[in-house]
Amino acid sequence: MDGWTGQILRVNLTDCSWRREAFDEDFALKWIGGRGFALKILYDELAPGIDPLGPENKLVVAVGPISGISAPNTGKTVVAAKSPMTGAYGDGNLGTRVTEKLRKAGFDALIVEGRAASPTLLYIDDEKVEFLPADEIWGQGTYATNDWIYARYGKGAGVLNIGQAGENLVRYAVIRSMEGRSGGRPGMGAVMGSKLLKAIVVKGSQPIPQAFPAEMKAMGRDDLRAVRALDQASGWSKQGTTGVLSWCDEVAALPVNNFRQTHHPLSHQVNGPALQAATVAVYGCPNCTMQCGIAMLDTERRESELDYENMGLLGPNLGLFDITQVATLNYMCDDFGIDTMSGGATLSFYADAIAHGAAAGDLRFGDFEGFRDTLRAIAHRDGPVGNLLAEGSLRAARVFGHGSEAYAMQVKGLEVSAYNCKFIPGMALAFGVSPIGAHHKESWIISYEITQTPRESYGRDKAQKVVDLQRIRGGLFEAIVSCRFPWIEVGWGLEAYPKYFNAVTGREWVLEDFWPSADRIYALMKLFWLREFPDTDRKADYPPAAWFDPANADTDGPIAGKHLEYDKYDELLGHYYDIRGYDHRGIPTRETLERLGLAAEAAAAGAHAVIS
Ligand code: PTT
Ligand code: SF4
Repeated sequence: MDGWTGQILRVNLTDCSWRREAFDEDFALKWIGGRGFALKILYDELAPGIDPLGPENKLVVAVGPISGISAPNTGKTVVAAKSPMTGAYGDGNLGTRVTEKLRKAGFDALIVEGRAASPTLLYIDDEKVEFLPADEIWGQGTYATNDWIYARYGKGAGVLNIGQAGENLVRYAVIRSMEGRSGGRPGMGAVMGSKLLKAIVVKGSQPIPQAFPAEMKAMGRDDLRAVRALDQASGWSKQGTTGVLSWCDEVAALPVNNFRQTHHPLSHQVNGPALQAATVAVYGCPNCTMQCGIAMLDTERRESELDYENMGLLGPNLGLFDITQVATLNYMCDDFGIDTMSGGATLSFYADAIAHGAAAGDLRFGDFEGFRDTLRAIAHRDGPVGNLLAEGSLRAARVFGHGSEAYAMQVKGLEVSAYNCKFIPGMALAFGVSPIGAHHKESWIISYEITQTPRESYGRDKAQKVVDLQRIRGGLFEAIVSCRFPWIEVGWGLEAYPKYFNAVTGREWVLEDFWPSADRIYALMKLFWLREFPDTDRKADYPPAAWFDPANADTDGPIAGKHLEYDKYDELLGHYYDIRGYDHRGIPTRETLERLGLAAEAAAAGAHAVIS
């Protein structure tokens, strides 16, 4: 089947067995790959209510039809499981050599089941699958683990690994790869740790099946050059994602002190130009000509690779404005394998809870040593504080009480990315309806909203834009599995992607042909949620209460006195449901499910999950 290997590798860590499974063209065209494959597999195979950190959960590593081929930024892979943060479907996307190697080993997806008896390294090399002891690296950080693996298997091997946070089941532990790639914010690293799976190493040597390989190679080579030229003309990768920090500060969208403020006079010390000036190395994903992994030295002179989210949530949001200190917390997150975003937002929540008398302790915003020590405690689940904060801000808030849940900056249990939406209704909606919890990856409407619409509007056009962006970002890029940055950051046209898809699959699709599968993916993520939480209602799609609170409004700057309004937000949410064909609770209607070819999945939602 051109475009797909047509094979899935299923391994079971409990009995060290493995087998190849074939999938057919119908499955491929309906679910495309990556997130589509992972979601469908997990929905079909996980019984509702299973413990995300129990052996019944499954980890899926999935690539898409254009992953790993010679074309711009195709070195990405989706990692997915039932999320320990949200309790529903969760995934992440990271750059890794696993992308190409898995396909060259003959697979489009890997399903990891069960739980190993002792720390294990899963080794895949074409026809060979081995379950090897990993005791020597258990307890090590991700950098040492990576070095150990490279020393044995060579730098060209595809590697996914976890640090101490994953081993210790920190709910927001990520999976790591290469020098600085991280993915799986909703706790995919903890799922790996729960299986005693320290690392996955993949090698492969077969060709990736393509309908027109010569044409694809020529087109890919030209396009890689063209994307490099676009990047060089714009200068984007000199600061990468961190370039957006100054803009967020200017438009009052920066999280400062647990999202209490939206801008800060010292933010220029921790922004894109500050990182550019301190750059010591640049890293990136395979097949990328606009590499954006910009590294600087931290307080201990270790290389630390900063992105905007890391900088915002470990910097201003903790009241820290010394970039080397931010780099240190970032290095620690990378080495422990902690999500910088949930890690930063959980630390800021704790400092805020102390400031508001909800929690005991002496951690204050701006206290670098305090945050550093608390982060270390989280990674090891040391002491009651480390152990509780390893659960994330929502679960901690439920223990602290005293109304602290209102300023736990999360949706569905996953912490908000570094965009402070006190007065940005469309972006607040994007966070609210993100099916994996608050993540900007699904729909980054903020720049369109602030530059091209009245900020105060709650118009239907914003809900439509959220849907449009979800289709492109969460539906297209997560399924064909390719980095979205050429499109969003340097203006590479979306029409290139059907061209690549057609060259590898031999089809004649246009962009619009991807939207049914994109909508199907979003509808099934909702069904996954409904099956886990049958009494769900629209409140599950609300952003944090703090953004609606007049007492929390800015006292100065461009949005002084402004805040979100409940009734208007609810109306905006209604537009979103209406556009998507969901009912008043935000559940796809039976008609929508049938239109998307999800009748069987609707039936599998169970009798208790009412579909209107
Ligand atoms: C992603 C999330 C992000 S999104 C960032 S910064 W960003 C944080 N990075 C972390 C990190 O680093 N270390 C760490 N310990 N935790 C981290 N948590 C945070 O994780 C990443 C880039 C970025 S940088 C973004 S936006 C884009 N994301 C893409 C995506 O989601 N899909 C896609 N098709 N293309 C994308 N391209 C860009 O990739 P999660 P990476 Mg990441 C150090 O996975 O779970 O989605 O969380 O993968 O290879 O590092 O590239 O301003
Ligand atoms: Fe990776 Fe950045 Fe290149 Fe995207 S632009 S492929 S995230 S290095």
